[in-house]
Amino acid sequence: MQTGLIISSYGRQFIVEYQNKNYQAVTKGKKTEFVVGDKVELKLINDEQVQIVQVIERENLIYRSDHNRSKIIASNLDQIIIVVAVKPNFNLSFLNSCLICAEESQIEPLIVINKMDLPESTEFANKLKAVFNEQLKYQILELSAVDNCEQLMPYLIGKRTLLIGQSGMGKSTITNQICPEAGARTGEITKYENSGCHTTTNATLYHIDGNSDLTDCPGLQEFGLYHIELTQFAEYFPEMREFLGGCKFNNCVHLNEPACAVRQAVESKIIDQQRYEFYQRIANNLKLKKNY
Ligand SMILES: Nc1nc2c(ncn2[C@@H]2O[C@H](COP(=O)(O)OP(=O)(O)OP(=O)(O)O)[C@@H](O)[C@H]2O)c(=O)[nH]1
Ligand SMILES: [Mg+2]
Ligand SMILES: [Zn+2]
Repeated sequence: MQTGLIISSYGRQFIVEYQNKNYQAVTKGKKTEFVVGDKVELKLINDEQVQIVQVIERENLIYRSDHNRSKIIASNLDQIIIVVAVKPNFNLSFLNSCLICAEESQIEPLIVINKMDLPESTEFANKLKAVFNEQLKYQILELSAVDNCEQLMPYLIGKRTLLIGQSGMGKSTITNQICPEAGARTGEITKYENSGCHTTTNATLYHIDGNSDLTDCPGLQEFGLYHIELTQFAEYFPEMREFLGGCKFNNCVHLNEPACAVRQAVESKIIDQQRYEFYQRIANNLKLKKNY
């Protein structure tokens, strides 16, 4: 059996790496979705093309979804790096959603606070660290991709890592520093002020060494969690876990129920208010979906 690795996707087109050479993939027959990180069984067609026969079972798969569609992002990951920065337009909900995604798929997250060379980054980083590192115990690395990106290297060795984040946070800049041959296009910061434009348009996996790689993907503005089950949602909040058995009702979803241990922890400021507000907003949406 010949097996290759999907290293890039362009719309419905894929590039497959097979024996150190890249091929354009042809997919035949039933409409199957593939994604960067997939190991695939293939047949060689010629010097430039392979046919994908099928996907080898994935160890994990991350995707986002809203009420009418879902989009797969990457598979077979060891780590998700969530890249945030004070500029151009940091969105706290986006960070929270990425963390939920990592918790749900049981892939270790690392939060990289990029652009630490900007003076306004210090206060921004301190606020994030107080909640996400000191309270929630997520790993955080402060970085300036343009000055000291090599600090990131120890976190990448031996792992398959995905960079995710809003547009303009510096994912491609990091990719180019770590894998200089990547030549990923990066955007001018001014362009992000008219939001909605992305510099990177397709996900691509780059090798760091024989068993470490890094996937750069297009910036996202939203990270929909519509696929999450409401009854499991609270478990993806590390700060809520210890309270989950303590509610009056054992099917409590921690919104309006009486004697809810999670809400009591919010009132006594043990659980961060903004994190709970994020929980409430998403949980109310998930509730509509299921008509609980
Ligand atoms: N000051 C500063 N600017 C940075 C840093 N890292 C990236 N930038 C700038 O931020 C802008 C956006 O960087 P990109 O790497 O294109 O961002 P991206 O996350 O790949 O954006 P999309 O591809 O649209 O998702 C560029 O102008 C970079 O030069 C940094 O550490 N410090
Ligand atoms: Mg980019
Ligand atoms: Zn409760």
